[in-house]
Formats: sequence, C-alpha cells, structure tokens
Amino acid sequence: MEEKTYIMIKPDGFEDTAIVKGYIRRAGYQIVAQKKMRLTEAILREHYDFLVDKPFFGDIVEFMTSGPVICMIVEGENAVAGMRTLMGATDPNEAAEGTIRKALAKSKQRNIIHGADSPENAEKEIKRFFPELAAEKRRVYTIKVMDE
Ligand code: YYY
Ligand code: MG
Repeated sequence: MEEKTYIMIKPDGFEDTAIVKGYIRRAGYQIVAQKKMRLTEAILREHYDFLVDKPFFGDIVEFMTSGPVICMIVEGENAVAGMRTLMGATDPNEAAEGTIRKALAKSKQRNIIHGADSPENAEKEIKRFFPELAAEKRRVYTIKVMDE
C-alpha cells in the first residue's frame, strides 16, 4: 500500500544528511517534503510523551535540541514498516547489516534517525512537525525550505 511516513534526522545525523537521503531514495522511497528545524522541549514532550517520566528524558531533550534536525515526509509502498526496517534497531549494536543505524549511529540514544512506528503515528507526527501542510490538498507536495 502506498503510504506516507514521518522521518527525522536527529542532530547527530545532520552532517550525514546526504548519506541518509541516499539510503532512503535507493530503497525506492520518495522524499515529498523536507525542512530543517530546531526542536524545543515542548514539542519533544509531545513527540516522546511515552518517555517523559524516564530518568533519561532530560538527556534526550539536551541531545535533540543540541543542533538542527531534518524533518521529512517519506512516501512509498509500505513506507512506515519499510522505513523502520531500513533504519534498523533502536540500539545500533543490535541493528542489522545494511541499515542506517548500523552504518551511522553511535549509541541507543544517539541513533541518527527517527521513523514513525505505525500509520496512525505517522499521520500524527506529520501534523505535529508539518502543521503548515494541514490545508494542503495535493497528494504529493514538495516544499523545499533547505538546500540539498
Ligand atoms: O522508535 P525508536 O526510535 O527506535 O525507539 P523508541 O523506543 O521509540 O525510543 C525513542 C528514542 O528514545 C530512541 O530512538 C532513543 C531514545 N531512547 C533512549 O535514549 N534510551 C532508551 N532506553 C530508550 C529510548
Ligand atoms: Mg519509536
């Protein structure tokens, strides 16, 4: 099924943005929207609401606000599950060969990339990080507010 997912390159992956995009495109997916932004603690409290009470939540906020992130809407056949497979396990030590995290991530927390884990969450996250597209009627939109 053709679907959209929400993908985000974390601050530790920013320098490798072109490499990460290469993985995504070579796997046959299309990046239909992308932008660079700085996250706030407020948006992280929504995005990682299931982690807010963990002792390491402060570290996550510090890390995720330490530099820019690249927000993307990625589209393709089974994009949600397919991108999760391409990303690899949360902990890069457990990630399979050929995955983005295996190749580029340093640790379980600094793991380069986020990808929505269900179609429902993909929709929520696209609305959260691309609220400006809410009124958009076209199926495919390419907004380009950053250099490749
Ligand atoms: O979906 P995914 O990113 O693979 O993992 P989640 O279990 O949703 O956790 C989100 C995010 O939180 C993870 O990418 C790193 C961080 N984190 C952590 O630093 N330490 C943990 N024990 C669990 C998660
Ligand atoms: Mg997750």
